[in-house]
Amino acid sequence: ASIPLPQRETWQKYSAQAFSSKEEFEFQKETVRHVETSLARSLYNCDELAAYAGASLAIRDRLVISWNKTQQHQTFVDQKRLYYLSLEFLMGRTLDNAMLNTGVKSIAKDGLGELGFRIEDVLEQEHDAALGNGGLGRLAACFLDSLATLNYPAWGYGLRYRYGIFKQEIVDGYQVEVPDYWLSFNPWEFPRFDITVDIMFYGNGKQCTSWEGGEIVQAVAYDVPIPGFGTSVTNNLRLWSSKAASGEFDFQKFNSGDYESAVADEQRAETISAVLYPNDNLDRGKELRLKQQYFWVAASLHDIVRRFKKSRRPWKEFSEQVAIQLNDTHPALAIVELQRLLIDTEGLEWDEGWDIVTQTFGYTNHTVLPEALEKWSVPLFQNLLPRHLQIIYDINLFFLQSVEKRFPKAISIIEESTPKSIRMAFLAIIGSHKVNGVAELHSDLIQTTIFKDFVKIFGPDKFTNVTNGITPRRWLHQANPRLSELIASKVGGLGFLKDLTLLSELENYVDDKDFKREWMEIKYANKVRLAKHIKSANGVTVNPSALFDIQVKRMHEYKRQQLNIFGVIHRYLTIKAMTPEERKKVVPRVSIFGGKAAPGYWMAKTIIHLINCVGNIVNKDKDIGDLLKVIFLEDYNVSKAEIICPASDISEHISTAGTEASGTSNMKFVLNGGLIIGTCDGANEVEDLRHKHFYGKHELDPDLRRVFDEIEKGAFGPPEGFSALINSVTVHGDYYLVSDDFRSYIQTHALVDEAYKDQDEWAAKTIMSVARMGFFSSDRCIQDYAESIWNIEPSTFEA
Ligand code: F58
Repeated sequence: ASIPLPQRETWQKYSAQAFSSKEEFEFQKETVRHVETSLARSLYNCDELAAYAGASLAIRDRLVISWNKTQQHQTFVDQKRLYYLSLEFLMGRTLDNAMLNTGVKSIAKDGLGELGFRIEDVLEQEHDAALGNGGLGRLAACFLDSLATLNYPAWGYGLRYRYGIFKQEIVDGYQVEVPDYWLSFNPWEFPRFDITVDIMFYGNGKQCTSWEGGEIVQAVAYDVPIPGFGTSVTNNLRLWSSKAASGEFDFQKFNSGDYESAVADEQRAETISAVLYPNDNLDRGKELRLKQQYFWVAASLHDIVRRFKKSRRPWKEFSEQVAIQLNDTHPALAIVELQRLLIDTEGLEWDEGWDIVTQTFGYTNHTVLPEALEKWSVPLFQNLLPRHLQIIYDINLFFLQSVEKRFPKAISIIEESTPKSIRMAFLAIIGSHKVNGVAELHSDLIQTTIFKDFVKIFGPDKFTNVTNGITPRRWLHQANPRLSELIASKVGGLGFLKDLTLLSELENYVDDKDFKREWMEIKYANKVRLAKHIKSANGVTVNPSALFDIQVKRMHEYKRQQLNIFGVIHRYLTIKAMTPEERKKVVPRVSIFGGKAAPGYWMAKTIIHLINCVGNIVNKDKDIGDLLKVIFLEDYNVSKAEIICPASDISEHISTAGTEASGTSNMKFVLNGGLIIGTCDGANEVEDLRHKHFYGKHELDPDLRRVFDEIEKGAFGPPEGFSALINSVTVHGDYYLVSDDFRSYIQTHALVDEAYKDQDEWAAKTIMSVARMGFFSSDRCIQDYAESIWNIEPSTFEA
């Protein structure tokens, strides 16, 4: 539907693209215009929310121009593109990031000031886009930022959930979940009602032919612009929303008065993209989840294939034009769907199709926890996706045949359980050309444990490591602008935000008195900011000079927040037993926790409750005063992380050895001048220790025993609620090795206290740590993927 040639000149004369990027950005004029025309408000009823909306629309206009140009350019040059398939994109807020990436923040700040608003208050109006659970979803968001910043032609594909991760409220110390309806005003998405795909479920699969007679749901595209930092490249994130297929909303029923059932059909279709599953590192195998996965994968592949076909290239060039990365196994069905399209719809031979498929996909593994590895029950799968099941059986058969002679006991995609189940990780490995873990240790671990047979079969080259990273734009420049400025003043300007290895220059300043003073002043100011938040959210006054000890992440037994709170109780008991003289030597501490528990995860919820109960007692204890405060921050999310990460002295990364694949908040804390304590991972003795809990002599550390005694005496409230937590350590085998690590954990904190007393040395340690963070940029990580897995090249254009 393009404009005819003779009229194009006129068109181009008026195109916003022709002048906007070069013209001075008239932020105020544009903001006021949007408030008055897009929102139909005036200076008499413009509140902070309206100012947010007006400013966003003004910034958005600029973004859209670069976005359109980028998409036109990428279509024109038609080079290989990356498609990142992720069920989660934990984006957080957009306005601040958009202003920083497009370089208009200071204009906007001054402009809003003159219009009567503080930019901080305006930014606070935005709802977080929380379409993810934790690390995996946030990693996808950091990757989008890096892909655009590095000028790679890349699209994200995900689901447009109506409800993101729930909001967490703490009521009487317990977690309560509240739905997160985030779409009431979202200027950052563009519905594309003309881009729809019909997706089929159920029906009959006919061997070697096709799939018929199923129920149809429609996928509608919603596009989100992703601006790069300091470049005009603005990539696209496409999120699919489900609705009843046109004609499916049954007018027959509607007219005959069966209105309710007609509406019910429509709602059933909309349910598919209604809500994000709130489990972190747990797979529950629910049918609706499988529906979500297929709906999203099928719509995305249809879109990718349609785009490829426009270029009229032969199929054998598909993998030269298209790289698809599977963020965990959630999109592993894409392997089956592409093979189905190639053989059933496009008429290719099996082998021809399968070569294309395996050359196209890469698979990233994020966990070794058995309870998080996806499996689908065969009967459930058979009912929903009959044709796909046949194809999986064929993939499996050909795979097993090909390795039979060399590996008689080769592993099958189908697990012989009752009922049988499909191991999605095996499917993902067999259907991809590269498989990667997310940290050195983790990648080694998967190659020697859960996937070791596949390493033997395919050889070691198929398996690789790509260490995770974070975007320094959001996690330093945006979250900690003063530190970013200070660093820039020493490393030759803001260039380090695009080449984080330049941070190594800071090593030259570890002995610079003035620099260190400013460095520590900034940390103090960030702690004051967090203290204010704590005061208003929790009503507790904390001393910003105390050591801030932070553990924020999803609540999970393997992450061991319980070890932390037991340590806090031990500290409390120790201080209580001290003389006033002894207390004078104690380093004051604020222990800060935050994180959501999956709604059905009782043990995780119990840990939250214990933390709150301990806080209740300790924070009111006159003997303790400033020496110890215990805070649980409600509703930890991306925008709160931006306040929390810059304010830590110490953060905790204390999962059981061998359980946390990588972690990424560790990087955020260090980049902001915090130190971290963490498990000495790579330990092989974990299984031995577990064995000893049952069969060997394993006595509980007396200090941990004392902690349990206090809890059981009711020192922190009725103890019944905590017995399951204590029993998990004392009677049920202590699977997460809390008792084994308790002593060394306490000792480590004693070292922390000692170290903190020497503030000068502390400053030097934190500066040195920041100087060595260059490697952990998601830019480095994306470059690794681009070169070793995707084989894609950057591409820019005249702005
Ligand atoms: C996380 N996984 C890892 N999964 O736990 C963490 O170590 C790693 O740094 C991060 O990925 C990025 O690689 C994670 O967040 C989930 O939340 C899944 C959500 C869907 C259900 C299964 C777990």
